Amino acid sequence: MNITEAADKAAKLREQILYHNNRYYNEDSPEISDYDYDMMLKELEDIENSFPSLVTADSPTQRVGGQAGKKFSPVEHSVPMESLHDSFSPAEICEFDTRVRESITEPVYIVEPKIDGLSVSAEYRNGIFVRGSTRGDGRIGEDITENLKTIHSLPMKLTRPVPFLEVRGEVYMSVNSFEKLTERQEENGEKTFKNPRNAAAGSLRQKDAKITKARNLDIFVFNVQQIEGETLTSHQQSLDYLTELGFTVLPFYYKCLTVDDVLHKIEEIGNKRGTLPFQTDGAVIKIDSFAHRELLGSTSKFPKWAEAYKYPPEEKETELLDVEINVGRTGVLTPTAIFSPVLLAGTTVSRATLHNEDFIKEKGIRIGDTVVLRKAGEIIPEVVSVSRHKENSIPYEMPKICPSCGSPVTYENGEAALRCTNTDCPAQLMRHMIHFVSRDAMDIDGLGEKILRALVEKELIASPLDLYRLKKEDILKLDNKKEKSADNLITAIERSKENDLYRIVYGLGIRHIGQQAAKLLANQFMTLDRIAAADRSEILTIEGYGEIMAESVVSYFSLEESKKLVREIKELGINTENKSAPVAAADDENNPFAGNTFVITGTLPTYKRTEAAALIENFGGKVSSSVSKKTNFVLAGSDPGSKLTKANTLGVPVIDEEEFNKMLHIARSKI
Ligand code: 0OX
Repeated sequence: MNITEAADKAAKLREQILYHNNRYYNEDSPEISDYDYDMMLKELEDIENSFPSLVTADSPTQRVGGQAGKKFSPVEHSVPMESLHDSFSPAEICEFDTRVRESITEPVYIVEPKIDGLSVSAEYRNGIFVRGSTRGDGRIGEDITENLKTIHSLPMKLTRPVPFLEVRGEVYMSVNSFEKLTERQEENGEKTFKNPRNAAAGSLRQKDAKITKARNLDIFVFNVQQIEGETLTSHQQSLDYLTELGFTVLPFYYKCLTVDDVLHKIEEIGNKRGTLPFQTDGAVIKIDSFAHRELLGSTSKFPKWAEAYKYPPEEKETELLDVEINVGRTGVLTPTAIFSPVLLAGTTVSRATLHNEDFIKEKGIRIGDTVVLRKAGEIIPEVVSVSRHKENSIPYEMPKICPSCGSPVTYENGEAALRCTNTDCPAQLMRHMIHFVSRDAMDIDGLGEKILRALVEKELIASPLDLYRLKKEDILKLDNKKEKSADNLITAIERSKENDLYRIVYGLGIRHIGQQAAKLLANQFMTLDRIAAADRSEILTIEGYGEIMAESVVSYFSLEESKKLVREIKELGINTENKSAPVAAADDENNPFAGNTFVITGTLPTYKRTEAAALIENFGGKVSSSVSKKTNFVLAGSDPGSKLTKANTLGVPVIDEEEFNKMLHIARSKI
């Protein structure tokens, strides 16, 4: 790889990592496995190691991971909550051991399971729990005292009144609690969590601690961060001491004197995975002696006295019985493998995506083959390879026509995805409508796939917006539809018109634009019209947006059909303005809008006065109609009139749209 190729690849990886970071940390809803995420990060790290000039200050490799959010008040950790460096192979563990032995002749290691949860700190004064916080970025976390109080396994009063103690532990959801929660959520038709770790994260960071309590979280404590009134000299001793004080420490650990023994114990913990009541994503190797830890010290990101070993995902063989083709919202034909059911990492697996034709060809997949399956990070099953071809089997070929409408299928400009060419394909339309009404988009209650199908079959609707043209009589034409439920449906559709802007933006189904990306667009541009008119460079100023996403938004809104759609949306009375105020910025003293009064005068180059006013108010400013000594800024466009004269007389600062945009940029960066 030359430097240009490396720069290209690094930029792509950074964009992907940012996207997946957001799914993981902010939405608690990852799309890829932790292992695949780690591999992506490692690939970026390798590139940056080979080409150090490509390292950027904001590269995800430079962050300790995690980020303090805005929901809770910040807590500065007086002892940093460091993260662990990850190893993925025995060779890397041997390298760690070699590095250790350069400073310490006879190290004693402790190998313990790595709990897949969230690292937290708990502080005690005179033996009483006083404060709890998340790790955040390791320096600043969030105050989750009330939430930690709901965890039964965390003592609120220690067996001894230690003057001051700060411990670190991992909050997790047991496999059992996770299964019960999923069952409850499914029964109530709620969104379920992908795995226990996400469930724990989503439950812990709840403003309403009652929700946390109902989720039944647990904690294993594994470290003394600070202590007064006691001197501890080793990890083993501190675990014993913590147990005496009433904490639940890690359920087991091993003491090792050689790297061979370390590797052996890592394997032993790995073999236990799947049988333990909690999820582990690896093992942690630590130096036992605190004096030795001190000697080894830390890098800017990790302690040099500890290392994580991440297990590769579990693999199983099974038979490929069939390949099913699904036509998606954007017309993509996705092949799905149907297997002979097999138990893998805790659940029975019978289907997995085969992505596209390239994937099938690369792996040489044929119906009847024995394939190796893996459930990376215990989430999504995937085909790793073919271990045996069935006798006389022939390579699987993708269909030449759409299985839904019979239209020809093609590959668009170099894409791996095969698409149906018919924009009116019923399968696409159906997927699009399901997406439009879904909980993350327009969230129309009572409109499931079944009713949508019935409405389409009876030719009552042919597009998502047709839903807003439905009358009660239309719904009564459906089998089994009673007055009351027809009324409810009409009310739910009508109510969705008041949804916040991001919902319709996400509902449009623009390629690469998920719910979070739609929220970013809504917060940046405030109205659907402004989003539709935004150019590439404006969109690229949004943190988290890269070329692919920006390009996708611009090309979507450049289409005549999209322009028509935007017009129709407004004609139908669907809200096209951003309602949610980015509250965090309003009380930030560095936010140029917070507490300031603005007067807007004249014609601004691109904003309507009402739009500029909405932006000011959104960021915590006030808008007044007349200039006085109390006015902090006058935002002036062309033909400003007497207000400008008055501002000049009173010495009130006058800004133009360009300066206003700069202020917006600062305010947004404070959110
Ligand atoms: C775990 C776990 C996490 C202490 C200093 C660096 C990392 N998830 O189970 N972290 C640590 O150690 C910290 N140990 C663990 N067992």
